[in-house]
Amino acid sequence: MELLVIPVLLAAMAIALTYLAWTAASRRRCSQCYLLDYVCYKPPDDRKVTTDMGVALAERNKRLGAPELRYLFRLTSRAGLGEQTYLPFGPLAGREKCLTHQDALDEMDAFIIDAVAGLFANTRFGPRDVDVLVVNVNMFNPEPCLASRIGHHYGMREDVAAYNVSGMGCSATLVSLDIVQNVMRARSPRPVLALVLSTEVLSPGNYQGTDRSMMLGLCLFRCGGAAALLTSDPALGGRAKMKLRRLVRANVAANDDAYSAIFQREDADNITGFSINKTLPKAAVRAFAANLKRLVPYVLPARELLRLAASFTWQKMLRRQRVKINVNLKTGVDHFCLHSGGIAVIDAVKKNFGLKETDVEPSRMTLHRWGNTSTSSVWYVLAYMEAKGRLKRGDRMLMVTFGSGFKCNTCMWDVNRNLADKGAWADSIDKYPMESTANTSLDKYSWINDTDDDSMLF
Ligand SMILES: *[C@@H]1O[C@H](CO)[C@@H](O)[C@H](O)[C@H]1NC(C)=O
Ligand SMILES: *[C@@H]1O[C@H](CO)[C@@H](O)[C@H](O)[C@H]1NC(C)=O
Ligand SMILES: *[C@@H]1O[C@H](CO)[C@@H](O)[C@H](O)[C@H]1NC(C)=O
Ligand SMILES: *[C@@H]1O[C@H](CO)[C@@H](O)[C@H](O)[C@H]1NC(C)=O
Ligand SMILES: *[C@@H]1O[C@H](CO)[C@@H](O)[C@H](O)[C@H]1NC(C)=O
Ligand SMILES: CC(=O)N[C@H]1CO[C@H](CO)[C@@H](O)[C@@H]1O
Repeated sequence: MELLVIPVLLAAMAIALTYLAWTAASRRRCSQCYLLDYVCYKPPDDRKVTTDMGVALAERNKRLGAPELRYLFRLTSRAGLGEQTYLPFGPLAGREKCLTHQDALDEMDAFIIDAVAGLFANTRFGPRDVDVLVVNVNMFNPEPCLASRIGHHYGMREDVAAYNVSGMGCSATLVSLDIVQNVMRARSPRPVLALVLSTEVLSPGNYQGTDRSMMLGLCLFRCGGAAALLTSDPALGGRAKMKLRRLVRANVAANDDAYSAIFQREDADNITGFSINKTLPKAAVRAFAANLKRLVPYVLPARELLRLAASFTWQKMLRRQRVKINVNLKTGVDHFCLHSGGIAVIDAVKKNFGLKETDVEPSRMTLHRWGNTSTSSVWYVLAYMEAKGRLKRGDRMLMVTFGSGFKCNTCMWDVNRNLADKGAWADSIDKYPMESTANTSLDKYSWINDTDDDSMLF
């Protein structure tokens, strides 16, 4: 009997030692991704556009006949955008028909100079500390690439690993995070500092044609951008705002309707633009469901997973043709940071995933204040929640982005400390939330009883 005690003790000690060594190593591994800080770009006040200015801009387009104008006004008045979103200088100066390459570069530079410098100032890191740079801009790919333009402007190091992500739609900001996370894992145990820039350049994409499915963008797309600084250095973890727990990407491109929901093509007059199909909200729901299948096991508590498994088994036992599972996301998520693409998408997600109005409020208010700013929109939503002081240490926040493809990329963040920066919302946060983002004085633009395509997305 006593002979056995010694080997058992030795084995227990060996296990304990291995465990200690393993945890110490994983702490040193530097494979976690922390969000140090981020800045949402606030363009200058002279780029603000009101609904009336948008209407005047449409009226300048001589191709548009009375029915097209009516249609456009109607969309504009119902899009849920407020009176202070931003456009590039070109269209505001009346040059929308002849925007140049230089206009696009100027638009990009305004963002680079303002937001990126702001981020460096806030975090007390400099451009030469950056190891990885990911730039994502969908509609504009100059030569040399935008990553080089930024490296040049800030004099970054020669060994900076630069990536430009282009044409990957509104969900590209999380594609960029995926790249960052992979680089961090590959370089561990060396710590990595990564700068992610997400913005859109609208100057090249000002559609001037008459195809109704391509006009929607004019009512929704607005200027905005975000710069985020991430690190894998555990020593900086305490300073970080949030820690990335899980990132999941889903692309339902195999489905025809989802694939063609947003499509760049030429209209009947050979003018290029982005057509947006009525099937878009459905595509978003389909992609989100595909994403959740893989995300849920990592974010929901065991109790909820057991309930889901039981419900699944029960329906299988009853030999139901279509097994229907109602996931209660709220059991594992405190805050929803949803891409504010448009009212239709927000409503569809809310309805299909059992969210409350308060869950989608940050997204609606972001749409009202900033419009659809493409890839950067989730950062404005995040900034809204932060400005409202809702993000507390230990909270779990789910970021959900949608984009052409059709893609749904999500990531789960753990809030590291109580957050309360007002950021880009400083001058407007007190006006929100508003009861309704609809503006009844805009009814003057939707007076006509258009029956043909009233259903288009609103
Ligand atoms: C929208 O998508 C459907 C199905 O994919 C297609 O039949 C329809 O022509 C599309 N509409 C437009 C305006 O592109
Ligand atoms: C559009 O381009 C095609 C191919 O170049 C040409 O055949 C067609 O006539 C053009 N249509 C118009 C309206 O210019
Ligand atoms: C938001 O804008 C992006 C491009 O800037 C576009 O691809 C997307 O379809 C828009 N969302 C909606 C719902 O229209
Ligand atoms: C409603 O729209 C009008 C423009 O037609 C604007 O002057 C007014 O400020 C808007 N009201 C709100 C609350 O945004
Ligand atoms: C539009 O429809 C409403 C009722 O549906 C009607 O009262 C109104 O007169 C119509 N307006 C026009 C301009 O036809
Ligand atoms: C790696 C990568 O995607 N590089 C592209 C960056 O953008 C330029 C144009 O701006 C392309 O030519 C590169 O292929």
